[in-house]
Amino acid sequence: LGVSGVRAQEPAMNYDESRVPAYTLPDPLTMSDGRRVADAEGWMSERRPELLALFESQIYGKAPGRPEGVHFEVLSEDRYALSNMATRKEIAVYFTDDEEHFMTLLLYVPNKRTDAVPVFLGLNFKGNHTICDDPLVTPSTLRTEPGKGPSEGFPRAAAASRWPVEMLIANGYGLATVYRGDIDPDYDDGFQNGVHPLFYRDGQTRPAPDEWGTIAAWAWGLSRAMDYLETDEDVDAGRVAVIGHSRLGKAALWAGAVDTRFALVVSNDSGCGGAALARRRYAETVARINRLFPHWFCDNYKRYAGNEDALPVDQHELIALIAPRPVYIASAAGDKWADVKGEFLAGVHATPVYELFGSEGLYGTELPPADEPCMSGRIGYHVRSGGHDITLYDWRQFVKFADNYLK
Ligand code: GTR
Repeated sequence: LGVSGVRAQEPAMNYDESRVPAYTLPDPLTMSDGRRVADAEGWMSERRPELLALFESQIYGKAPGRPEGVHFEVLSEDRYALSNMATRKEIAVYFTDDEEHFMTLLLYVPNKRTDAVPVFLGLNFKGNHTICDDPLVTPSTLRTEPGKGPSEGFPRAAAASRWPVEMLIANGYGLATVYRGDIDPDYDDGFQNGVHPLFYRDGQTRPAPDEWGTIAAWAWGLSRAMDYLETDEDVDAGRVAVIGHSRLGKAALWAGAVDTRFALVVSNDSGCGGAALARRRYAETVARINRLFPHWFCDNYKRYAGNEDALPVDQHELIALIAPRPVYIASAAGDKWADVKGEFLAGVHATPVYELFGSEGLYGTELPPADEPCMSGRIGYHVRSGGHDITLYDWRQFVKFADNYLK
């Protein structure tokens, strides 16, 4: 579908809970051929691969695996970062042999450690130098749409409120981050300037309808960051949590679904195409997201614009793909655009899969009160008061939840 075709099918935005249409969610425990999944083994060997392939071909697009040429170079290391509390490293993750294409991973690990540490890994929106007030972080090269970003790039520490590095370090966690633009700039350029062209077959000029969009590319980048973390002695690669806010929360969920090396997954305000159920058509819809961000998903996803009931999956099954690994879904009360209740219900409806593994998930039919996190099961949830953002409050809950599994 072209842009005008998508727009023609786009219904008015709904913010009224009473106007959420009746819908039937696909059952995560029923195979496409009607067979029931009986146990964890059947989930892992049959249903999980089936669902993963559907999400891949219909929503995010298939990504290549790890290219042979991937290799790493520690560009800098400083044991006296953050008032001597942390060691900072900057690592080039080269995507190919030729070292022309790479992303820069910024990593902090606590100096007070007796062993390899658990790490939170997440992409950042504005550049590695924006996550905290550390004067020695190499500024990322801004890669926004020509004419759209600030000409000087974003100032140092511009996003510091979203990255409580000192709090994580004090709690024994490392933090690793990459600028999203290093992997694929976030605008529609026909997939010419990110990682996609590195994988085009002869004569190919853009991804096929079932091949990766930008969100899958970001998720792929998170896996390449994990490739590095597996080699770093200061990091316990068995205890890496992948995290993201908003569009980068969509990427974190997809990375966690695809790549089982991630021990824990955190989605913050990920909304449509993230944790929120598509069939609720509440606020942002499949039609709208594909019109505004035609590069995020694979082209096949556009077929479900205004046609959500035809989707062979819904987002509760994305959460279920993470099972039995712990996942935390965070919403914000004022973030109606992300469909708070749809995010909560995705966790609730993923729960039967967690139960197959003998774990608890998330329960209820109504949203829990604001600022009262649910952490009794392996699907954590909270709705924070306030708007679309990731705050110190959110991170404190993620740390508390992670302490149950990664400590
Ligand atoms: C919005 C988009 C959301 C969410 C958000 C963000 O414009 O509609 O799906 O991803 O951007 O990333 O902040």
